[in-house]
Amino acid sequence: MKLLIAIVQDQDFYVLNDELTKKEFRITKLASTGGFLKVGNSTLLIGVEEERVQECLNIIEENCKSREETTSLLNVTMPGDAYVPYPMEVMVGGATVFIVDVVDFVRF
Ligand code: 2BA
Ligand code: 2BA
Repeated sequence: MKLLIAIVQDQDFYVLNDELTKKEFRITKLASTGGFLKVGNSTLLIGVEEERVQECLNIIEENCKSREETTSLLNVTMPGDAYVPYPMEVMVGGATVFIVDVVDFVRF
């Protein structure tokens, strides 16, 4: 078994969740925040049998879009925040996915 940790944009979560659920993948969604843009994104934990990892990745790729976003000027004025001197365009990827080996998986 593998654990996919997939960070996706909130806009893509609902469609992605429906598509994965239809195909009988099991998902846990965590609300997360990107360290750079400091806006919400969604982190999905998806425990998948090894032979279905590629199928799962294909569904993620099909349903998550790259988008250009602008860093906020608010970042500059907040003490302790990362120093971003002017707004800049960044391309936020469709999804960032970590694939981790699962040592054990139990359900009670
Ligand atoms: P359980 O399988 O006991 O799962 C309870 C919760 O544990 C799930 O909540 C999910 O948050 C997490 N979970 C379980 N297996 C997981 C895995 N392989 N990877 C990541 N997280 C996992 P829900 O998603 O709200 O599901 C509630 C119950 O609905 C599930 O109970 C299961 O009986 C059923 N279910 C979930 N997904 C399904 C699907 N795609 N098709 C049919 N039934 C599903
Ligand atoms: P954020 O940290 O809000 O980053 C949003 C986008 O800003 C990134 O898109 C990237 O294009 C850019 N970016 C991030 N950090 C940067 C930096 N230090 N310098 C210059 N540009 C930077 P993605 O790479 O597609 O990442 C989207 C989200 O996925 C990230 O949101 C973060 O929450 C997560 N992520 C990406 N790579 C990660 C990693 N290696 N570890 C943990 N989380 C990661």
